[in-house]
Amino acid sequence: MKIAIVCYPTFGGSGVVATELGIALANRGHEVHFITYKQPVRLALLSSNIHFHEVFVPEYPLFHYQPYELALSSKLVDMVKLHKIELLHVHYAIPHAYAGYMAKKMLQAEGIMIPMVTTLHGTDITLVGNHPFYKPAVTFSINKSDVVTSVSQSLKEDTLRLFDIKREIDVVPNFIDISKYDHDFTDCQRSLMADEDEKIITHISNFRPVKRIQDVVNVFYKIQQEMPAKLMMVGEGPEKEMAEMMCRDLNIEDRVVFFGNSNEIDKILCFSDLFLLPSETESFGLAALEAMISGVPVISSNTGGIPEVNEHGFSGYLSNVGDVSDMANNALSILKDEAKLLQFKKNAKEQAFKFDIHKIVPLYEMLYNKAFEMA
Ligand code: GMT
Repeated sequence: MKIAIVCYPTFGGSGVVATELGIALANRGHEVHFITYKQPVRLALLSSNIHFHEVFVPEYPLFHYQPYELALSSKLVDMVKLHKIELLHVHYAIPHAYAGYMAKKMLQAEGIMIPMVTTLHGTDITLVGNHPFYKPAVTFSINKSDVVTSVSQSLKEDTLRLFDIKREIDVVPNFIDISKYDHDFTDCQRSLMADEDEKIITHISNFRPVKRIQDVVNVFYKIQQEMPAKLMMVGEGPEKEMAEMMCRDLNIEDRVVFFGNSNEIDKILCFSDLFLLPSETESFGLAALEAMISGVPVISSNTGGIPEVNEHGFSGYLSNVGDVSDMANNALSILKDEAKLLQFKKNAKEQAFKFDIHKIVPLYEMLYNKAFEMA
């Protein structure tokens, strides 16, 4: 099948899922065309069946805002015709589903029928899309998609609660390529980061307010009061500076490493003992899954789709949003007991196996076939 994938090419989870999906589809013999404004960060190699087409938005002084949707829908039309693309898979409702629908209608006017699959990832529904400024366009684009998927049951329920949806929504969870995380705990140069008696706690995100970065620092503060520990903060975003200042004020700056965005997530996770994800809301929590497949138990909030990923008392622990004390106590209960830590590390990996790429990608292929019937 010839598939166009539209996504955000940045470090966010939706872009990562879209990119990994495209690569997996190409490995399964499909021809995949990524259409976006920049080459996706996790797309290292282009090949005979993985292509990238850049959407260019020319600057024009008349436009106060440069019309990306317009450029994207025109690019989609051109690429579909040029490469005989058979299906559009758009990730994130705004503005991708909207632009995809316009492209579909323009193609239809030329006698070309193409189905569109829309995958909802979370903030397009729970934070941004629900805003009155966007809601009519998001509702319309979802209802006009031939197949709609959401990355968790919780996100499906949120979508049905917040929007007037006439379409069935199929849940297809985030997934993980197990083979990429097949490391031995002895090979990750842990000693460069911490002393032997120190435990390593890690947080990875885009440092947006929804991630509750203050809670990450406060949980770590409580942990390091009880035992030697280091905190690895990976990612860039609006709350990073505040977190750095907080660490200075709390006098723990020598125990916290800020990495910025990193392409070596697997290496960092390889030497981590615990992962913190105290988000306000999280449709799935791909970062937690990436931690778990590296054998890192997760201390998280119990919001959104996280309970579908992190099993309380097995792969980690869940607490109410903002309950920093409970999170710290749960963390300490694992970190202070070597046998329990080892067991939770094993469990985390076992739990992550449920989201093996080889189980999930065929679900998308099935839904592509359904989209052809619907279109
Ligand atoms: O929050 C992020 O890290 C980025 C965000 C995005 O829009 O790319 O991630 C969302 O999609 C991911 C992939 O489906 C999910 O795993 C994340 O849970 C989700 N983020 C939120 O719901 C806050």
